[in-house]
Amino acid sequence: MGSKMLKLYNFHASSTSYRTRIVLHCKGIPYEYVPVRLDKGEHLSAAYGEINPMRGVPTLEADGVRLYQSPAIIEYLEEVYPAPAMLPKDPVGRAHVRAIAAIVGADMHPVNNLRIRNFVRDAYKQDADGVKAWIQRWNEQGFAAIETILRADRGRAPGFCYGDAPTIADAYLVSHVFSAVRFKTDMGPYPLIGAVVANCERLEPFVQAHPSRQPDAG
Ligand SMILES: N[C@@H](CCC(=O)N[C@@H](CS)C(=O)NCC(=O)O)C(=O)O
Repeated sequence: MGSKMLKLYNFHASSTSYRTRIVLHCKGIPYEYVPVRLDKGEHLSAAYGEINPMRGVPTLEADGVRLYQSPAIIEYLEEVYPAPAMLPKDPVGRAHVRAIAAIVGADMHPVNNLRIRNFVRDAYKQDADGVKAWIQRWNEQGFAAIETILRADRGRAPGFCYGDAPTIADAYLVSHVFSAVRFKTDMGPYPLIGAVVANCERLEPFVQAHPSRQPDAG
């Protein structure tokens, strides 16, 4: 385990930051919160470019080393702070959990990221409704797939994506639903996702990690 306090460069409303905070809180790992105001363009500064070459959040600083990309950061946390485990023990279970994480982290979030939304707005001359329609399109496709996976009920206890305790899949899903709701995605067609989110949001680590509870919120 690292000796120095971890430092998380992040933004309260960013879903990749939120998913990372959920894992930190589920594992009870203390960390210093360093806000990077995406809404003020702070991530585009030369100074932040020195910290994160992709100019995205989060960045985790651990023992003087900077780690990028929330999937890599989350796997690092799972390896260095193994308890409580947020991946199942069996390889098939791990693959199911990682599949849900990848639908969110690789298929849904990247196409709806801030720079992509801005590009859709500027290069294709879309107003707020046009950009919202773009966001909702990719959210709907991803959520439909996850709802189908949850319905297949592979090793799932009610209230979680897999098993009877939070896994990284829940961290990805809960944080992305927060972002989807912000952009008015209709969550009505996905009752199993809704049940997982409602259950997780009652748990203290998820409460602590919630965007509204962060120092740069509001
Ligand atoms: N794949 C990266 C994405 C990081 C990322 O791009 N985060 C978003 C916030 S959710 C961001 O900083 N966007 C800034 C931009 O698009 O300009 C990860 O999972 O860490």
